[in-house]
Amino acid sequence: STIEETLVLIKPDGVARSLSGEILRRIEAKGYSIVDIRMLQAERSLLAEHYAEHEGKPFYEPLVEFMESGPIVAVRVAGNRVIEGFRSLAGTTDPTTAAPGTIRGDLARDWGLKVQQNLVHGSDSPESAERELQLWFS
Ligand code: YYY
Ligand code: MG
Repeated sequence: STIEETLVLIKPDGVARSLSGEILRRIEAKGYSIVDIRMLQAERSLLAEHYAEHEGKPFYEPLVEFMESGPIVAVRVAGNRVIEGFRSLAGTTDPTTAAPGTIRGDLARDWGLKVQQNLVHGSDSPESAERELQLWFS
């Protein structure tokens, strides 16, 4: 097996809607381990580093504003191929079309939803995971 670690963020909409427990339950039910966890109100500088790859894109400003709008739960998750596996558990970026059975497909279903309100973030590669875990847990 290939044990990896990934960064999961429960975004402000997930915390505000009291879905943290349900999201953590799904992570553990899949067999992944919660190695570290913290709740924080993210500073803009942290979010700017976290989302550096998206700077300049049309959705960047609303995304960062949304991520600043309330507390976030940051989770260090370990497991066999967890980087790809958590992305699959989360579902596709746009919750409107995310598959049933996924976190976004099942839970991010409010009417009038914006794409950034998709409940969770998961690192997208081993390089991103290492960089993001360093940012959120150091
Ligand atoms: O990795 P993932 O979160 O699934 O998507 P990214 O392409 O990295 O975009 C980060 C974040 O930005 C996404 O979770 C929602 C938001 N976003 C958006 O609001 N509008 C888009 N067209 C694309 C992404
Ligand atoms: Mg991404």
